[in-house]
Amino acid sequence: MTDSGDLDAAWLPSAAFRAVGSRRSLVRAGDGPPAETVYAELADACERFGGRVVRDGGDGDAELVLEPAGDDLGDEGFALTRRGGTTTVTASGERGLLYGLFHVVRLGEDAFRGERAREVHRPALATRMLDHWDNVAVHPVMGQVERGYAGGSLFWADGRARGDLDRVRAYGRLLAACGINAVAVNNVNVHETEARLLTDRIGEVAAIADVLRPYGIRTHLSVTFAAPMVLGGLPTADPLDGAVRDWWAEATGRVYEAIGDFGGYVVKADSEGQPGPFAYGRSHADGANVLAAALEPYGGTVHWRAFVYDHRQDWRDRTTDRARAAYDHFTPLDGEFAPNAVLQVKHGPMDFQVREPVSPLIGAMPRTRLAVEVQATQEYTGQQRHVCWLGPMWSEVLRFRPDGGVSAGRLADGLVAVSNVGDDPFWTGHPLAQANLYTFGRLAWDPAADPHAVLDEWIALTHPGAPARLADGLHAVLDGSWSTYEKYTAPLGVGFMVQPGHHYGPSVDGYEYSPWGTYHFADRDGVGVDRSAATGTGYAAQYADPWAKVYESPETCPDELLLFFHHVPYGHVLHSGKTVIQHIYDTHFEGVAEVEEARRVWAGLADLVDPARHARVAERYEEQLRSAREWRDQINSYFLRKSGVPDERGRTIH
Ligand code: GCW
Repeated sequence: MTDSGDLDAAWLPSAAFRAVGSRRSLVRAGDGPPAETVYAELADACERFGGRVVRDGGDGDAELVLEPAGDDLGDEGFALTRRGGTTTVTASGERGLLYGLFHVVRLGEDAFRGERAREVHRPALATRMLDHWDNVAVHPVMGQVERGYAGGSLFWADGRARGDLDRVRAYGRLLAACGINAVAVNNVNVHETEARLLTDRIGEVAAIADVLRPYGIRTHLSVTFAAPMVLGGLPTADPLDGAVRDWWAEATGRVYEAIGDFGGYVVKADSEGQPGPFAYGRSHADGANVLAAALEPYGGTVHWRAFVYDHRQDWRDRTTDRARAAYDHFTPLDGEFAPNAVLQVKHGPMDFQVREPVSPLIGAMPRTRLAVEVQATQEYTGQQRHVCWLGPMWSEVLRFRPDGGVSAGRLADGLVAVSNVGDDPFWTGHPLAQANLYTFGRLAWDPAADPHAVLDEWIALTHPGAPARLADGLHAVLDGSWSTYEKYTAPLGVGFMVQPGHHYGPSVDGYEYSPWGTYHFADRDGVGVDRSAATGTGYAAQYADPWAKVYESPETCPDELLLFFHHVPYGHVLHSGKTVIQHIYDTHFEGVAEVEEARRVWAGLADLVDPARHARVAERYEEQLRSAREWRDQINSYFLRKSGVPDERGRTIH
């Protein structure tokens, strides 16, 4: 629903503020940027809904009080109580007050009913971050936003930071309302123009940081490891070279002159052609630590990505397994990274496929700070033309226990998502993809949360006061959409099978004879990658027990990951009781039927949804259905032709 001008209000339409906006509120807080925001939000809501907000002063009849507390709730935590007709939010830090206010907004009228014993809310993960793969200058191959499916960049236009940052402000507000506190504003593949954001163009980054700060968000920058050479004119970027160390220290000092609360750097090094420490015979800990040392005096952090693998592999070489790469490169370095270096690990060992096991690196480096990276931008999950709500997938990752336990142990220090937002009027291209962004923020705050309950929140906030039919319809089209997508694409965890380059749509052998290390090895007898220790690449042994044992044998390996870990005959019987080949046929027919059903459900919601939003989704369902049929027919035909095994149910396969 458009709410202010032509900006889609996403999960903060003004009606979501009705409960707080119609109350008498009192804000006692400092005058830092987040406290100002709390006051301004309430003032704005009261103006719309007839309430009143005062600052400080002794207003005895306030129904909502937000105030600082001495207790140690941390920087971002808050406590909520309701007694004698007053709802009180207390926080030790100003950001806590901001999160507390948005919590009250989420509760709506419930926040003002009955009594409430003191509840304490604290984020489980300190860093809840979005990485934007945005280029300043439009890249000839990757466009402005690499793997972006929501238009151009929010931050950059016409070769520079946007002059009008209203949308960035609105974005910051949306992010604060779901708990995100860090944003990296440029692509991890750092091209020539973008490299300069670190030095002579830092003012543009500072302008963005100024707009995000009131929402409790720290700004981070992706930098090139070769910066001392490309920007500083040094002959080397060797991390152990004194001049290189000095260059980073000085450049970083200037960054902090421009942005006092700068969050730090994000680095993709020795990965897909980006420069890195290997060129100097140095380790990735050496590389990360030189940047960490430069950031340390100012409280900044370097996010060092673990996505390091050989992208020029010979497909004939069966000894190299890309899935092993991150673990093999990084586990020997455990304990060597500086305390303000965070190793940023993709959630799976390959690359954001619809189904992967959790990376064995997670849990294997107890003396290293770790952040888990997920992909909200739907590179491999339908590119925001398909509905694919990733909450359940992320929740599975976050609940995974490397030792097989069920304790709420700490998987990581931070959660990072590659953002799915651009300058599209609906923010995410597909309006329903907004649910991914919201769910990401809330799961980063509380990884143990039930993703379906988070989806409920998103639905209620986005459509305040909507009838149950709308909520039911949205659940019907979103709840199972990840599973639906999985059904009509690459089967049983084998991954890829996408069109090379842009990665949209099926191409079963698209990457089979390529240098990228992503193979399925289908032949006339069977399919899948043998990653067992006994007969395969040994990848399964990178896990601790019990997972190493579970994955090692096709008998115990979960069905959905079978072809990731094993090469099996088409007649292999799954735990489900079906053969692999029949599973492939059945799921592909089912997946398409599920898209047809979702499209029908969506059509039936036309009277309950803003017409422009409804039309955008309806149009995308047409494409999703076309594409799902294409996937079904290519995958089924390919495996029928390879295996010669007919479909038990005699359906049309080409
Ligand atoms: O998934 C791959 C993408 C690249 C991306 C890379 C990465 C930014 O296809 O576009 O580069 O991963 O994560 O670094």
